[in-house]
Amino acid sequence: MSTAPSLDRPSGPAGPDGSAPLLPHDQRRWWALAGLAVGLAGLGASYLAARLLAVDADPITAVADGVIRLTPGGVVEWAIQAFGHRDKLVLLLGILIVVGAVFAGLGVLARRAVALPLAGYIVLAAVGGLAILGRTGAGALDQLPVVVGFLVWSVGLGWAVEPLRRGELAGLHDPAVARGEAGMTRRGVLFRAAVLGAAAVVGGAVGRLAGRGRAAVEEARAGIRIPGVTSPPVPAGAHPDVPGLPSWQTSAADFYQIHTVFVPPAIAPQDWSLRIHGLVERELTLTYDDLLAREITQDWITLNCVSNPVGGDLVGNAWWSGVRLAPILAELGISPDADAVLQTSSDGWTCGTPLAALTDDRNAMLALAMNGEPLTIDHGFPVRTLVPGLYGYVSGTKWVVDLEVTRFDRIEAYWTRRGWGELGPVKIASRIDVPASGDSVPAGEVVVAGAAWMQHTGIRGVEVSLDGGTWQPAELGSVPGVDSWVQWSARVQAAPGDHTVRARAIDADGRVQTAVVRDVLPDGATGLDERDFTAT
Ligand SMILES: Nc1nc2c(c(=O)[nH]1)N[C@H]1C(S)=C(S)[C@@H](COP(=O)(O)O)O[C@H]1N2
Ligand SMILES: [Mo]
Repeated sequence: MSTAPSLDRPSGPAGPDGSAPLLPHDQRRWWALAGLAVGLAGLGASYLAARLLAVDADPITAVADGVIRLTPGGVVEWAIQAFGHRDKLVLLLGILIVVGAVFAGLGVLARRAVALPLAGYIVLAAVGGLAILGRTGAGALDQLPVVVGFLVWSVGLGWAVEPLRRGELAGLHDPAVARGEAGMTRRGVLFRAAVLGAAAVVGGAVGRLAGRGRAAVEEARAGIRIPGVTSPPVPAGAHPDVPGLPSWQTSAADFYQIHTVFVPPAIAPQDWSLRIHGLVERELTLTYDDLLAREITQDWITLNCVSNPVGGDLVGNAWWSGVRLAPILAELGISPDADAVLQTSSDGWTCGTPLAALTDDRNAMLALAMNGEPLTIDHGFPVRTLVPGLYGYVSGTKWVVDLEVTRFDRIEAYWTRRGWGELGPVKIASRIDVPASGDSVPAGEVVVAGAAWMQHTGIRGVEVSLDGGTWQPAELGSVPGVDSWVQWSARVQAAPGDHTVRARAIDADGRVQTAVVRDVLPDGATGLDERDFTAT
């Protein structure tokens, strides 16, 4: 009969003489610790490799992006609303927690047989590899960080658990040795886990420093001056002097951000080009310098997101400068069959834009600057598109690299594939900023103020109603044109008690904002914004 030691009993191995288990059940936690430390060291090494190689994304980031891509659009929208711009951080932490638990579990499995965690590492590496493969333009080099991580895992695990294995084997033969070994084993594995943990931290820190891609692009960005780009002051009278009312012009830092990638692409201007092709007589590739050589158009334009709920803040107003698309498209000779332009970002995100909105008289542009400064990386540097009157998801491609003139019946874009509307015209909207929800104000005359927008049409009026009473006109701030929002203010008489104030806008064509409540999906929310407040 074989006396080969069996290590897989939950209570730990018994001695050859059948005595009580020599190593306590909680020995498991040391295996888990070793597994976790090795796992993190592998991630750190992989991250460092990715940053040193300056590949587009490290495996964890690629997985995070993959998760976003595979998540139903509704859930993504919900996450953006629930966590705001911290949505990516929440996702990253979630992935790290799951992966950390898997690492610890693989450490415990190593106690039974090394082949088990190896199989786990192969699965993890495959997930990372596939996620990287799914990115546009990924090559063999991009997979190297996955290989590095896998090597650290498979070699590191044996090293990390070696003291534990030695301890268990020794204990099998001699209970006295086992008791002595247990302490040494623990110290041994703690030391090795600490070494691996330190390696993970160093890998992460050095990787961050080494990831100079973004820093270099930031530097290039800081040195750019775009001839013809100005930075005018806010038009006189645009901003009603009401405490608590957001500024009329939104700074780049305060401007909402929506993108589906974890790390925005950092593209140096000299590495950027835009290909325009498809149903055109001749195609064209534009460089950044080509754009600088063209005439600059500039205007105050309000951009908003289709997933902005009524009263929400996924909307901003800025001074945008860029090159108009209409003349460029005209030069290329558009086929009469075309009705859409499929835009692609360097990150692989796509949107389909109605061709008419790019060729009519509006200021549809390849934007280079926001508020007089080159675009920030987060808002699309070096070049993004911007089309007044359309929601961002069908028109405002950040880091745009490709425009294909085509037909809607031939294309599907990132969000339309997920059930969002194809054309994406903005809807008339108004928002109450003052009073804030739940505010307490002195009874009597109460100031109500906010913003309203209907880009490319313009706003004729805004009305407010207290507690369902008659609609009374608000006073509008001045506007430079039809593409920017208008800020407004009104005074209502409020007796002591609880009140609700509502607002509605009327566009330049006389259309009144509807009170019918519709969800943001599929083509933008409707309904009237309201605020509850108390007069005392
Ligand atoms: N590359 C890329 N461009 C994108 C998006 C994106 O996810 N990726 N989101 C779009 C959406 S839904 C909106 S509302 C606007 C927001 O632009 P901002 O982040 O500069 O405010 O960008 C659009 N352009
Ligand atoms: Mo959006």
